[in-house]
Amino acid sequence: MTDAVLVETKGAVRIVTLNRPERLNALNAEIQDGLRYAFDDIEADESVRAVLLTGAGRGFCAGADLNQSAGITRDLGDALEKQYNPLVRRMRALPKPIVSAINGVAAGAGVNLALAGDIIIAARSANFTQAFIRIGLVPDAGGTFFLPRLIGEARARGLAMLGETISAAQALEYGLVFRLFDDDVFATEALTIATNLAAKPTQALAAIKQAFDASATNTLDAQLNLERDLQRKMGTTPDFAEGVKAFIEKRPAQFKGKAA
Ligand code: T3D
Repeated sequence: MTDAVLVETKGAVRIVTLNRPERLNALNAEIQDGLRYAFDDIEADESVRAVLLTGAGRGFCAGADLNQSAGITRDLGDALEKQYNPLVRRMRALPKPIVSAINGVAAGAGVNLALAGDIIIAARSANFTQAFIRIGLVPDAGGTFFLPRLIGEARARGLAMLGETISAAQALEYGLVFRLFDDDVFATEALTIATNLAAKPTQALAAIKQAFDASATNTLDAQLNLERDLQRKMGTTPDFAEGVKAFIEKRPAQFKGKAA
């Protein structure tokens, strides 16, 4: 275990906090290990129904820890292959929703890891930079995939090539984030969203993740078929039965998130 990533459980929400505030939570081997342990546990623990990913201190994450590359030549592809790419893949494939709560500055892979989450929210004081070009790199951790899809090619190319910093308000206008909250209520609002998700039909949330991910490359025909298959599966879940029953009985549904 490591202190570089803090893990806390609130009800059915697992809060994962990047915790190297003195380095704006820059990603080193310790943080990568901590994230791996955290997601191992989240995957294995049925009682966890939503994840809240955030950062300690004034930053969310300043991307890769550049001290690791100071004065030496490293195989950066190896770092991506062994650390970043598996993390992005497992975040996308996780059958539970992830709220990325960007509490402050986010740079490089720090931004793109957040974008691998499902609902991206930010504090009003947060800012964002695809810092890679400033040090001669290409956006990684899924940035070249997520950015054009979220904000369009023109803005994605502009941000990636110019490496400019944008404010949280600009990020909202671009469609990079879903919602902003004032700094003083940010942590509470982030937890409220995650708690709300944790009470929803988890199987359906997982299916939504799967469908949106597939839509990035599917034809309309393939996507219609996928929706049919997913809906067929959802129709057999106890949460669907409960949702309909609760509607008929005019009461709030009590979803359990189970497949059967
Ligand atoms: O290497 C690989 O594994 C390959 C993968 C690469 C993926 C990437 O993410 S590449 C992009 C890496 N990130 C960056 O290039 C961003 C570097 N940081 C900055 O440009 C600035 O720190 C920020 C714009 C993010 C914030 O600026 P500011 O003025 O608010 O804070 P600061 O004073 O620059 O930073 C505070 C401290 O954090 C400072 O340490 P000090 O001087 O107080 O001892 C700074 O050096 C440290 N810090 C910030 N970012 C990093 C970092 N230390 C190591 N690595 C960092 N990325």
